[in-house]
Amino acid sequence: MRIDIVSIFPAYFDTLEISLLGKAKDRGLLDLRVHDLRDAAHDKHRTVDDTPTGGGAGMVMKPEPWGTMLDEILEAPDSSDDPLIIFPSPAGEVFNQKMARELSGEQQLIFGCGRYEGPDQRIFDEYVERGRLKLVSLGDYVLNGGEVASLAMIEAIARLLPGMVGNPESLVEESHEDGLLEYPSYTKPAVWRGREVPPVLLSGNHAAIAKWRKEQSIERTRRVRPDLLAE
Ligand code: 6GU
Repeated sequence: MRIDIVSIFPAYFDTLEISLLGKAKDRGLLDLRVHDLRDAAHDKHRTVDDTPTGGGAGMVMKPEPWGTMLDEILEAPDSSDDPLIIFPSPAGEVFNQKMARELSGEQQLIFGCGRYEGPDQRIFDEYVERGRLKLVSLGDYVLNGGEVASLAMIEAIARLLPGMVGNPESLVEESHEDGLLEYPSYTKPAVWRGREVPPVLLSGNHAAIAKWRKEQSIERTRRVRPDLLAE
């Protein structure tokens, strides 16, 4: 998979070199490219924002640098035919595991990280008309920009790429893959500070263990996320 990221703070993405994502890059599963939006600015001060037309608080990202940068990425000879542009935004569709799985099947994603009040609306209108663009939110709270949201989404997507995780079964059993929260996990020692591992897990009875874990998943989901059970 190829992922392009456009940001005025490219250093945010230095952390993608470490851990799982770095491994994906090293193995050639992920071709990640970070672009500084200011490189596409049209003036010597590398200006990317301006005051909102019609008045009001904050600053809006100018359309010209975004247009130049996105065209450059879309028109590069090594870009795919039909990349999906994602703008993280609290005004977008809410990101979840199902979306992560769908996006992990894309050939190329372009993450546009807005700051301030976000880009001029005409950027969205232009690239919706020309191809595929979505606004995606992490949830009902406000971040200062799209960088942290992009990092979270890229980690959720990249770990689902084929060949990323040593044991694919560990993906199947985790929270949200079956619409439930994950059951509690234990390791050795069997007793720690007087707290015992649930005896069923030491029984060797695999059917009983599977049943216990399923019950724990359902109970935890009912308690913490009843909205998921309803679905
Ligand atoms: Cl995707 N962006 C910003 N700026 N804030 C958010 C968000 C995204 N998701 C939740 N809050």
